[in-house]
Amino acid sequence: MRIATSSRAARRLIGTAALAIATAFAVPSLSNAEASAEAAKAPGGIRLSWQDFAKDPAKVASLRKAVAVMKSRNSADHTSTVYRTSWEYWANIHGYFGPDSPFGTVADNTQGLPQQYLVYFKGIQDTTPPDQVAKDVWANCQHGTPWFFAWHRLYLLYFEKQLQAAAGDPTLRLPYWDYSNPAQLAMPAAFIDKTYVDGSGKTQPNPLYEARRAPGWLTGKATLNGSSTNINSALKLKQFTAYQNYIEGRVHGYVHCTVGVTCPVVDMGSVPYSSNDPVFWSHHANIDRMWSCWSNIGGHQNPDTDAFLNQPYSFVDTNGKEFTVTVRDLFNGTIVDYKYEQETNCARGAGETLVASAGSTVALAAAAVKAADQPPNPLLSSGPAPNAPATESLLAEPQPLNAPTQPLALTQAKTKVKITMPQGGEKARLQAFALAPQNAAATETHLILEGISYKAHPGTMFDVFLENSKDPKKRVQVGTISFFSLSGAAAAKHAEHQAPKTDDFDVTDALREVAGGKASLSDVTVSFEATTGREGTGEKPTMNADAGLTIQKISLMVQPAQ
Ligand SMILES: [Cu+2]
Repeated sequence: MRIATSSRAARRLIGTAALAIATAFAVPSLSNAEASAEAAKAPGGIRLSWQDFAKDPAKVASLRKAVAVMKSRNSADHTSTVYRTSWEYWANIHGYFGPDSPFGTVADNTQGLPQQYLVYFKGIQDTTPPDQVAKDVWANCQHGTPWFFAWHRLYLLYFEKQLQAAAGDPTLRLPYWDYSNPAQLAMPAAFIDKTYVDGSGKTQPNPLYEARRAPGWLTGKATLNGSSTNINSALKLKQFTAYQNYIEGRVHGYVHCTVGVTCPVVDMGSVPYSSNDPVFWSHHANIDRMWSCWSNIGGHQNPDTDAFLNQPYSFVDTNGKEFTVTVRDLFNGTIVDYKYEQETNCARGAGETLVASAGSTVALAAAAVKAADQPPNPLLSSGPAPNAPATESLLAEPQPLNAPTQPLALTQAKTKVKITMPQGGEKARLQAFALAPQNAAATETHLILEGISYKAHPGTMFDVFLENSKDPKKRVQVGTISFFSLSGAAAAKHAEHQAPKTDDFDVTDALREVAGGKASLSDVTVSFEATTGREGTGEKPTMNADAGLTIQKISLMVQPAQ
């Protein structure tokens, strides 16, 4: 895993930053047990983490049954009400391929794709809404709009009712894939196995299996990257729109493009196909939980404008009857009938950011012991620095550490760019904020990539690293850029899906790690490295060098801590 594991980092994270994180989030400190007890009081029920859901074989059996029953209805007459309760119909509510679809046809979506990806589209056909109800409710998924969280919350809510009806189990709740927890980066085994043994001892095809995922998931070798699924810094964002954009554009898109072989390829990498994969629902339950976590942090406000709240969306009920709700219904206590097992704190503990897929308590304890063995480092001790500048006066607003940059074209699998940081005067004081660990609670440093755009889909993601220009071994991954959107002709028809985007990475700890205790740095290197997103498979990403992928502006901004 590309995560800083030095004892310096360990000491810092377990010490000062842990305190900073605890105070910055200021969440009520409910234990897991208390949170569960609290949730149990809610009418309806609790959406459990997959690891807890799977402890009860009856729950897993109920989910398998529900999915199998819904899939069996795919062959129903497309104008029947039964078809409206089928797996395919509910996937089409998110998106589908066809001449009437806003996402275009299969041909639109495969045009210009490298040959090796066409196999993933094999057997997938264009379809057309069979009636007015389907015209109303299909292909309504919201991406890049104010309703990304809201629409998907409604979608999961009414899909869950379909599951309950199909299983004949009103207690069945969607489990969430808890991948922001570094111990849960592997896909739950129940989604991976081709077959399973049912209650009567018979081997059955596993309804949770999906053959179109990237090969690494089929063998169980792949895991997610622990850095790409860490949302600690996002949870501190105060504005709803900033948080929603971050979650949608980063961890949400990353998981889509990583479970599928790449974006914009089926299965999970393709918007109009993704919800055919059973793991989509556990992925989105976790994304929905991230909204709950953010909402439960004091001072965070969801939008309250009529324009936001009066937005209507239509679905079908378990009898196949169309109905319409508004986003307002999500907030007035009338329809949301579940809580998450853990929805007051989606952040990682300090030690957890150090261990990746291992994630065991043993590893956590070992990291703590290792850190404790080190002699105290005066640079890392708590308390204000002797000449610590007053944050308030210097940093009323974010200020750049770096000199202005030129637009950067990403045409190679690896592109390194040196970011020059002027010395002296005000900049020296800014560097003191950015580089001195004892200021951990006072300022944050952000790497901001503005105007990320492309002409054709890049076909890969990019891990972003900060490196010490003179000692490139000192490097830290700060996140991943992903593109869960359209390609080729489909994209041309829907240009809004590829409007330039901005990605903002909190690099406070990373920059200090890279500086290695130095009080000033004349430059730092940002490295963009193509990735499949998958750890443990040794795959090489395939990049479209003609994508025209560019980043207009790169900034390292120092700002007051959130
Ligand atoms: Cu999604």
